[in-house]
Amino acid sequence: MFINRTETIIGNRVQLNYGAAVTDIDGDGHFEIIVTGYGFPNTVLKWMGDGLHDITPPELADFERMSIGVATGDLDADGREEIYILNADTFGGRKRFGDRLFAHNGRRFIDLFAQKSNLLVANMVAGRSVAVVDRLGTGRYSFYIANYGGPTRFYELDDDGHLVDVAQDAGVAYTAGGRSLLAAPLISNFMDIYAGNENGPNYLFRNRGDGTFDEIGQLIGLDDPFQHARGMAVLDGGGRFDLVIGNWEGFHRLYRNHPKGRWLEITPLLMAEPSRVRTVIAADFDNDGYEEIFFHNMGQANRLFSQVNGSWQAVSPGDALEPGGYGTGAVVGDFDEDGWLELMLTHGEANAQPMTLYKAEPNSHHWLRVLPLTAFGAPARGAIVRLRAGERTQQRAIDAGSGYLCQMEPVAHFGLGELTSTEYVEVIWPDGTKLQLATPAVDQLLRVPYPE
Ligand SMILES: [Ca+2]
Ligand SMILES: [Ca+2]
Ligand SMILES: [Ca+2]
Ligand SMILES: [Ca+2]
Repeated sequence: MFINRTETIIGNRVQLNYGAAVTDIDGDGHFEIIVTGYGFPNTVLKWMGDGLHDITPPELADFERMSIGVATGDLDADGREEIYILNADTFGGRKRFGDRLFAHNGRRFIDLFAQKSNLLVANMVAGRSVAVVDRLGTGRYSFYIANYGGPTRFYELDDDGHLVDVAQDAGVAYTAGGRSLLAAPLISNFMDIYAGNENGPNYLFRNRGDGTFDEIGQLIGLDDPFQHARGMAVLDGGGRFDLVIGNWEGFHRLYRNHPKGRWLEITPLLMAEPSRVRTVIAADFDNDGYEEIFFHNMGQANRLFSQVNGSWQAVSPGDALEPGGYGTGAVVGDFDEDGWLELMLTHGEANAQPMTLYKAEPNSHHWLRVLPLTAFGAPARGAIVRLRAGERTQQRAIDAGSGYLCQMEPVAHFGLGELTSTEYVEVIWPDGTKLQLATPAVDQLLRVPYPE
């Protein structure tokens, strides 16, 4: 499936990297990648014609911190995404240095946690993953922090512009071996949160519709208490979302959504086989109209699954096999804006290794990409996008923080195979607002503003 395009990462350092996120860092309407460095600088990569160039602003490089998870979302409703970088300078429990929450003030990035009024709410527990949640559907995002050995943090801005932790009020202030996160409208009509834990049950926080949550993981069969969750992704389950979960050296899971009752485990044997998995990505890399599932493993060959006549098959990842790769993170996005997704892999932890970049072998397929925006003009992470074409409906959730340490591009990417026309695109925002656009042309990026 994949061919190696790593030569297009210009200035690709050999260092310990962890998570990665895709956002418009420089405010020019195109997406960049931010990669966290663990005792090494963070890196911002931008596509500039011939490759991905390192454009890291010095204040984001921050090489003294042990950066791990990263996610972005529009915290302050100015249309630009803020960047949360988790620090984990110890394995679990109390750490030495807090996290960073970078906002752009028009000239440079400033760390909101370094402001005097926010010092007392700093997160001093070693966490892993971050996700953003529009819990009220207003377009103002909160940052949910999966801590390891300390209570969850859930940050947002109050009316005076100060950071506050609403975890207690929202009903999510649990302590666990927090590892991975996924935020999407999984079972309610609002943004729910699925939190994967180590040495204990996973949590499913159902949004009551008022921005507070009930924990119902066990009730609906998603608690999986004896596995140690890592990467997770939502998957188009044919008009609903399925969930794919990679467990560390344990059985991987594929769950079929049941909107009211218990979710059904439907993992094919070939996918369940344990591995040292980190990131899990579901995306249509070859634009045939069906998502692949990619498992990024640490110190083991990576794995790829594709759908053949409705059933999952293990297929060769091609150049992205990386049998000697110490995989820590992975992101997907169309960085060169050619309509085909790139897969960018980060490595580290056990060994310093450079990043790698892959894309599917070229073909003649068509595609359509949809970028829904909030009322403030920022990416509407957590929105649902449906595409009707060729008498079939595909569905995506705009990524709000994906599984382990990472966050994907905020775009619904649809492959169309040989189809050259569509019936409609439908966007459902996290507040339930719906918009249908008739017969959008193929082979374009469609920006969809929030309806007036
Ligand atoms: Ca940009
Ligand atoms: Ca903002
Ligand atoms: Ca595909
Ligand atoms: Ca591309």
